Amino acid sequence: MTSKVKMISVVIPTLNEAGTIQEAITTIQNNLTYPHEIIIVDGNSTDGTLEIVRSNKSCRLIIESRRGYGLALRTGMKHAKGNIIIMVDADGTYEFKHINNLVEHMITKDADMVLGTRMYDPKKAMGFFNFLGNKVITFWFDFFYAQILSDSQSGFRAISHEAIKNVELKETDMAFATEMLMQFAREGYTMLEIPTTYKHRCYGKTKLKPFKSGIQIFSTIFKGILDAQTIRVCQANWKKNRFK
Ligand SMILES: Nc1nc2c(ncn2[C@@H]2O[C@H](COP(=O)(O)OP(=O)(O)OP(=O)(O)O)[C@@H](O)[C@H]2O)c(=O)[nH]1
Ligand SMILES: [Mg+2]
Repeated sequence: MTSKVKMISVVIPTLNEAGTIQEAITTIQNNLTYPHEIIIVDGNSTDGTLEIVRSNKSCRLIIESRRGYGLALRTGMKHAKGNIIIMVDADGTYEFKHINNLVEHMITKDADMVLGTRMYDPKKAMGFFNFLGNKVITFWFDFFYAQILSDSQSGFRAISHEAIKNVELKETDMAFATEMLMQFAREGYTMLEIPTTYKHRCYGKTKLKPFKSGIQIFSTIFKGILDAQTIRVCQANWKKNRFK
């Protein structure tokens, strides 16, 4: 449980996000009131992202040449010095202004992870098929891993660094986000959500390949439950956390 903030490490993976990265950095710096560091993990962008990040002296830049959203985040997290890690996309789709809310909720509820859920977004900015896919994945995740999350695919999360160090994360691409939830559920870590708004991507191309990612995510979920212990352990954790 994370009851105090010593430092926050904001980890942002970037792959050709020159149109939004500066605003991301500035908004985070202006809104995050806790001591923090911003770590950008770039996959050798060719659109000027690197130059923008380098011109921000307060950011740490790490180059991760290997492809994959999960790999980029794992690399960034390995370099993080804070006791809380926040992960967020660089593409301006998440509401960076809500960054403090994630941390405050984590502290007041003594949670190990707080996710920003986009499911109550009044503007309904998430595309229909992404919304549907997310709903189906989240339903099965909640069902097997005894959780009540509404947005398992949210990439806007505050996470206890100690908890992250305690779980083994192997996924290299989009399934990484689900694998993290599965491991946390198994360890009995508390995961909560707060509503956040969502925006359309206004620059560059999405790196999400919905069909490929959907298959990877489902196989990650089902591989996890092949271990007969998983469901039993997750149910026991659920009861323990619920009546605490
Ligand atoms: N370093 C690195 N960053 C990546 C890679 N793939 C994706 N990213 C970054 O990870 C974040 C998430 O990727 P997105 O393309 O936004 O995926 P998404 O959020 O599922 O899809 P959108 O609907 O387009 O937002 C973005 O900031 C990307 O720039 C990669 O291979 N390497
Ligand atoms: Mg995104």
